[in-house]
Amino acid sequence: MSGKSYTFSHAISLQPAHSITQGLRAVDIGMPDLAVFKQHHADYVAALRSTGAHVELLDALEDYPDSVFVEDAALCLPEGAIVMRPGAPSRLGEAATMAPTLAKFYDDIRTIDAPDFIEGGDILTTEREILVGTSARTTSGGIEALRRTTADWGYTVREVATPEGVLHFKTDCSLLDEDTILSTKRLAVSGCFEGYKVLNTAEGEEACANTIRFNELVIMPAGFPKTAEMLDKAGYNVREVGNSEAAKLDGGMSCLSLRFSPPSA
Ligand code: CIR
Repeated sequence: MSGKSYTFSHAISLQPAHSITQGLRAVDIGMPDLAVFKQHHADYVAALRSTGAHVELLDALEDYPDSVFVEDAALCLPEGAIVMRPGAPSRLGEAATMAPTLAKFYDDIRTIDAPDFIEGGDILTTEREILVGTSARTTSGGIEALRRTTADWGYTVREVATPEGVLHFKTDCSLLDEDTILSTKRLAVSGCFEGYKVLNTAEGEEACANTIRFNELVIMPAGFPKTAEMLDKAGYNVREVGNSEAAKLDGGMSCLSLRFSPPSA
């Protein structure tokens, strides 16, 4: 297996806090149940670990209800890590808390500074480029700041658009391998994946587009049988994990971890 964009020796996850009941959500579809969330989270971490990766599991941060969605706070690349600047005011302070953990793995830690905003959920790193969707959380200025920040590491950053009303760019897509993207139709029709092979989520199963390729596994939320079967038939090793509670807060598989291979690994 090759593919630096989906082969990882490490991940960081953060336990759900009691305060998840105050987590942000676009539509109220019920209160997340902490006990169920914790079980799903444990299953998710076990799936990551089953590939042989080291998962650094951080304690819950009660002051930040959405901190379990750790992906939004940083971007980890093989060359270094970048602390994001979340566009959600309640999550702004959350990113800085990640710096000491990142320092365990990286010497080169950079930051996105005011006045720009960018959240990890809007960033899809593929084998050839970094795609970033503008959204209610990520501004063109934030994307430009990421471009400047990663230029000396040799990255191409491409600005694309998150569909209207969709939280993050990756709410609607995931990387499956070097050339293949799983995407909702509403995002794929924008043409942003030209040059890639695109597999669409099944009709009515758009909520499983936020899936992750992690080493040999494609980890997807449970309950989307048509898309799971399509991926299985396409040759992917699918692992389903419960996501009902995170979904109440607009969270999915990518949000729950930072995935990376630090320079020293
Ligand atoms: C939020 O609105 O920020 C959280 N409730 C959900 C964040 C999901 N994160 C992600 O898609 N990367």
